[in-house]
Amino acid sequence: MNLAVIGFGNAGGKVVDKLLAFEEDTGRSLWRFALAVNSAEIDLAKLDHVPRDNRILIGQTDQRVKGRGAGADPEVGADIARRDHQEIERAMDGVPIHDIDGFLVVAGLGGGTGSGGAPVIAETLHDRYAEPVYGLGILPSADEGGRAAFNAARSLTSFTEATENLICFDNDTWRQHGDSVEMGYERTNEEIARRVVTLLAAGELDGSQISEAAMDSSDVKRTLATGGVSSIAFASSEVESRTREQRGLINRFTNGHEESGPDENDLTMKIHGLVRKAVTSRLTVPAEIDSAERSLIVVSGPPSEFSQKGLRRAREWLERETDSVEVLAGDDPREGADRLSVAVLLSNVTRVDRIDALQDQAVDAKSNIQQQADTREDEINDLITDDAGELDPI
Ligand SMILES: Nc1nc2c(ncn2[C@@H]2O[C@H](COP(=O)(O)OP(=O)(O)OP(=O)(O)O)[C@@H](O)[C@H]2O)c(=O)[nH]1
Ligand SMILES: [Mg+2]
Repeated sequence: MNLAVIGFGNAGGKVVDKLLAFEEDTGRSLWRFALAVNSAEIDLAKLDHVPRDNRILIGQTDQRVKGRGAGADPEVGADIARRDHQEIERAMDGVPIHDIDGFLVVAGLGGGTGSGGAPVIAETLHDRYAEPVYGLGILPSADEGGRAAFNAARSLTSFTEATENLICFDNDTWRQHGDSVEMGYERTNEEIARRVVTLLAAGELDGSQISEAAMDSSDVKRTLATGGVSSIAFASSEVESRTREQRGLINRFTNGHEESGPDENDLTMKIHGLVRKAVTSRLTVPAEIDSAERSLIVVSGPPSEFSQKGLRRAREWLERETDSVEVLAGDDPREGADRLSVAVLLSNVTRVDRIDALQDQAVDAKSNIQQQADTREDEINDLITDDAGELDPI
């Protein structure tokens, strides 16, 4: 499909940058427009792929921000997104609205600007345009502490409500010990881009002449139209440089078979195997897959690697695994690609332990924050009033 993408806050901008980089590296063209919005000037300046004119600094007149960020306060993030909405909307005038299938709003939910601002902008887009608005929300890892969990749990509610579908990525699941924070983010942002681009680029071209089962962007839209939270599964394998024709010949010589039968079997097993591998590997956010309402399998790579039989088997397998008949499957032909990749969208998953854990952490944090505020007030009172209570304030 074709989308306009908007990154909010630091993580939002960095991830959009990676989405554009991965698109470029793999010769795709799904992003018809890209915008980064932030309250910290320095973060906007670091982006490589988002065009300079499409980087919007908000909250400049706000005393709490002054070009340096919302200080992990989502209320501030939401305030400045509302106050500076005209500036954002003016930038959105550049969206080629007739060429897009929808919007994607991206943010890390543990801070201030993205956490508070992304749901606000999603709602604005929803009110202003007829196209669907999707979200990509990054959940903080548990060791970022109570404040980040509190911000994320609150943002998750409003972001889910403001979007047709919120694809989640969980930093806790993807963090690797030994990484520096920045190195870790660099790596995870690439993992996000690979999954999101492989999935959403399906149906960007009309591949119906090349592959019988070419996916249409309306299939992707339909699967995303559930509301709620989604997770993406992914797996890929290298494509052997020998072409299928060559392999067909070799098979004929070595086994004496007349047709390329064994080759077809290999491809069937390869596709089916990749789909199973994807779904049983680490998801963007771990979820019980049988809680998904709908699913979509995208097989992307050179058409010589496709197998209709493999795709059908994989779909039947996923129907059993997810206990649902709402499974769509299709190809995304990419002539010349050096990998065969599978992305599976598990849409509207309702059993997601990480989100439950985040909410528990947030509830604890909320009472801690309140308690600390109360204690602080008592301590200040203690400090500034004399013990005997003999002094009157002026
Ligand atoms: N995957 C990933 N997560 C990130 C990255 N940077 C930050 N995060 C996550 O996103 C959350 C929000 O961080 P930022 O995006 O820096 O915050 P912000 O939206 O700019 O908000 P303020 O700085 O408070 O104004 C953090 O709690 C992290 O969990 C990144 O590059 N990749
Ligand atoms: Mg920031």
